[in-house]
Amino acid sequence: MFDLGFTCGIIGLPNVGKSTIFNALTSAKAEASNYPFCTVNPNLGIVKVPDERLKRIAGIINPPKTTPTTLEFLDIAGLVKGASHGEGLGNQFLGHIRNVDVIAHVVRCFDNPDIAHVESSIDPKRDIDIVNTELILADLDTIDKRLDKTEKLIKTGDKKAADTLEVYKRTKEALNGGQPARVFKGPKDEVLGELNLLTFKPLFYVSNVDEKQLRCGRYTESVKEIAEKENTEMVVICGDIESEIAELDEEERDVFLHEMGIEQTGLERLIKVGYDLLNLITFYTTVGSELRAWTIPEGTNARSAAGKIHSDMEKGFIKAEVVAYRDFLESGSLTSAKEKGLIRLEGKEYPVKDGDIIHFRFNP
Ligand SMILES: Nc1nc2c(ncn2[C@@H]2O[C@H](COP(=O)(O)OP(=O)(O)OP(=O)(O)O)[C@@H](O)[C@H]2O)c(=O)[nH]1
Ligand SMILES: [Mg+2]
Repeated sequence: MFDLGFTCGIIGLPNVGKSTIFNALTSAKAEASNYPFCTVNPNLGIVKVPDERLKRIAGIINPPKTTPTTLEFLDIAGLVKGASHGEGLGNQFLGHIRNVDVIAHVVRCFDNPDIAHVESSIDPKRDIDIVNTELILADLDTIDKRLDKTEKLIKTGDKKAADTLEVYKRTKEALNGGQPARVFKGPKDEVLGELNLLTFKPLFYVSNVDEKQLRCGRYTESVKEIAEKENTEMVVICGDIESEIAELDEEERDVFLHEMGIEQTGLERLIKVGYDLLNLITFYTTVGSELRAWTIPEGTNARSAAGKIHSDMEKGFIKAEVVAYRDFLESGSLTSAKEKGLIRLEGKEYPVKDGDIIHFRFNP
């Protein structure tokens, strides 16, 4: 009946531009000022996910209303060394990260002697290490507590506990070696997923640059190296410019971007990368006057997908009429897709594919 939102948490050292980026993203007015810890209360904002396919479908069927899917952003207070042991806003900070689905790690890549840096110099690699180390330390705490519990379970003869213990031990070893739990993404997902470790969440880097760095990129290079090593993404953004762009109305913005020769704003890239890392898929519905995009985890079946829209549609599910995005595009209209036999009738177990355009038949 309602959309269960996914959240991207914005983290990083104090004064690196998190709130500036958050404000530009949401045009909400979180307080951005040259003062470490100005974001004491986390701020939540909802943004539209840029969607090329949605635009193209809309271009063909011209619906009166188009509704994109959304992603929530949480602006989290700056973290400092020792946060995992309660320094700064330590526990509060880590608690907020625990609730997000994906992490945008903002790294300061702009020189500006007027704006204080907690470590007194610009050094992206050092900054990233500080933040990641705190997350790893917090996870080690979690693992240690669980290890104790699991060892007790083994003594009571719990066979499954032995396997779990093995996974925990290996994860602990990796964390001790400075690696995030994320390196175990894959077969052990369930065991580790249940622990809700901070370093198990998908993370990408955001290099916050000034205009000088946009051209030369000495700082961003070192962030990029780290991102590549960790097999993740990096987005370069100029917080200051993005907040100016965010103030423009849509038409002015398009003209401005066109003149600058930019297709997509840094913010749009940031949202897209965050959304993509969640490993979700999008399907589309055209009901009445509204074309709408919906987000579901990969592998969701047609019946549950219908439930995303309304619980009655899930309960009374009969069939799903499905056309693949490509087929729709090539046909040029739903009518023509139907004539060509490209609209399939699928049952409740059909795993919805990314890009499917679906009409659900149900008993109201
Ligand atoms: N030159 C320059 N200054 C920036 C940029 N982004 C942010 N700033 C400035 O840096 C200062 C801190 O920005 P905030 O966005 O409040 O930083 P924050 O990371 O949210 O800080 P905390 O909430 O205290 O952890 C402000 O004075 C911003 O104007 C940028 O891209 N370039
Ligand atoms: Mg802030």
